[in-house]
Amino acid sequence: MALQASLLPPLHIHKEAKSNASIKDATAFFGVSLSDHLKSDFRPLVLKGKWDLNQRKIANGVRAQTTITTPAISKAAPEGKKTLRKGNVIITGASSGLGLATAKALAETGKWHVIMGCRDFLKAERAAKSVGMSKENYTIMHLDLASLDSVRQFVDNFERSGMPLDVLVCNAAVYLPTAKEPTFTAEGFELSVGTNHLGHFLLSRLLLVDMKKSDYPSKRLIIVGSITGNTNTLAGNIPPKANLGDLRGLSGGLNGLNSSTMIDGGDFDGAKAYKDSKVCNMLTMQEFHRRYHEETGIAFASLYPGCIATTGLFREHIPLFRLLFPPFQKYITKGFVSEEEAGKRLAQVVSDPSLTKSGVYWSWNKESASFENKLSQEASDAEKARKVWEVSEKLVGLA
Ligand code: NDP
Ligand code: PMR
Repeated sequence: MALQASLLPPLHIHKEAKSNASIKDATAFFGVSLSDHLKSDFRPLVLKGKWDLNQRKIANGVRAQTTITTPAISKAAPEGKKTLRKGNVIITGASSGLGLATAKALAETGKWHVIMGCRDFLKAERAAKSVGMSKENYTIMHLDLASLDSVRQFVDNFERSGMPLDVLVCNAAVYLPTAKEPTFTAEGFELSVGTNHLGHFLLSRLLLVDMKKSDYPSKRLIIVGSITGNTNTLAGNIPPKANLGDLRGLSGGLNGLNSSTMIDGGDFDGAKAYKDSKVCNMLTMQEFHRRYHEETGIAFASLYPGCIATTGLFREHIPLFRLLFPPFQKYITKGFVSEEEAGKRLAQVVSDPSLTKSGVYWSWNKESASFENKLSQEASDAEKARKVWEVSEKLVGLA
């Protein structure tokens, strides 16, 4: 729509890093066969009784809190022009890693109020303090993406707060590469796809209504993707590769009872489930763009922020992996990026006036310049995107 830009500067298109000899050596060292040696030290991420109890306590606390922390309208726009008030951005999973670094980067501009959608309220509060975010720049609201009830409760709490919604960042994720057996969300979906894709799918569909109402000049809905879901890259070709197949497992509800726990109907594989969930994230962004960009003017985007090898995402991996992965990415693939740098990248997608194009998968080159990247064939398949959308709608109770 009108806000999207013929005014934008042209962006340069580069390709993602390609293979080299040292990468081949490393493959032999710790790559492809590594998963055969993984220990099954998986612990469930969702402790239901505890979460439910916490959720009730927190939901009450949140109502009280959100009524007092609604951000003030700033009287003078610092750089003149259109921005009359602070932007409000919801970031899911802002209690660590990329989400926290992005929250910090945005909060310290003084132009954003960050709503941190987190499953562990105290962890989020400590995290915000630890990076020096000041109280008036953020609100924490409880959100457990592994429970659709919690997602609905979060949306309800947010709407009761009276804050307008200008940008939504779907960032939270779990990665369970060592799990021998699947675990499940509250509704019985395999946990990785249930959390990373279905929880965010419901959240973004519900919050679209709120975003439509916002008068903010540049509204954006961002879903974090990844290189490892894109099989047109070296990283995306490390087994197990993402593949959604004909969606038979997703259509069956991923519950392991009357259907497979994997989208393509295959045997459970935690690493593949994560990569599949990232493909769903990137397809969802494009389907949003096709369905809603013209009508709403919202810019829909996804991104690969770089390999942030130090984050909590790898917490379930074996200790040897966690030790070797950062130096491997730093010195061999050279794909490493610090949490701080990655946070600045995602903050750019939230607020940079030159990144308003919709339907784009952003990446960065070695000089940290952003470019529009190409998605793999599967991650850009419009027919698959439509099917994932329609099946997901049924699973989360929207159709
Ligand atoms: P982290 O583990 O540091 O952050 C993930 C966040 O998601 C945490 O805040 C976590 O909460 C939250 N989360 C997990 N499960 C739930 C849930 N059920 N409900 C609500 N929140 C939840 O990992 P990263 O920062 O690395 O990951 C952030 C995003 O970046 C992900 O989408 C990931 O796919 C993507 N990404 C990461 C890359 C990397 O190299 N690290 C590369 C490419 C993409 P808690 O703190 O409570 O655990
Ligand atoms: Mg990968 C340019 C090469 C490159 C990049 C950018 C990544 C990113 N990786 C690359 C190459 C390789 N990786 C090679 C050659 C190997 C074999 C040694 C390799 C292995 C590897 C493993 C075992 N890489 C991994 C894992 C994981 O468990 C991570 C994963 O797949 O998480 C889903 C991972 C990653 N590599 C990346 C990135 C960004 C990840 C992590 C996270 C993600 O996609 O969100």
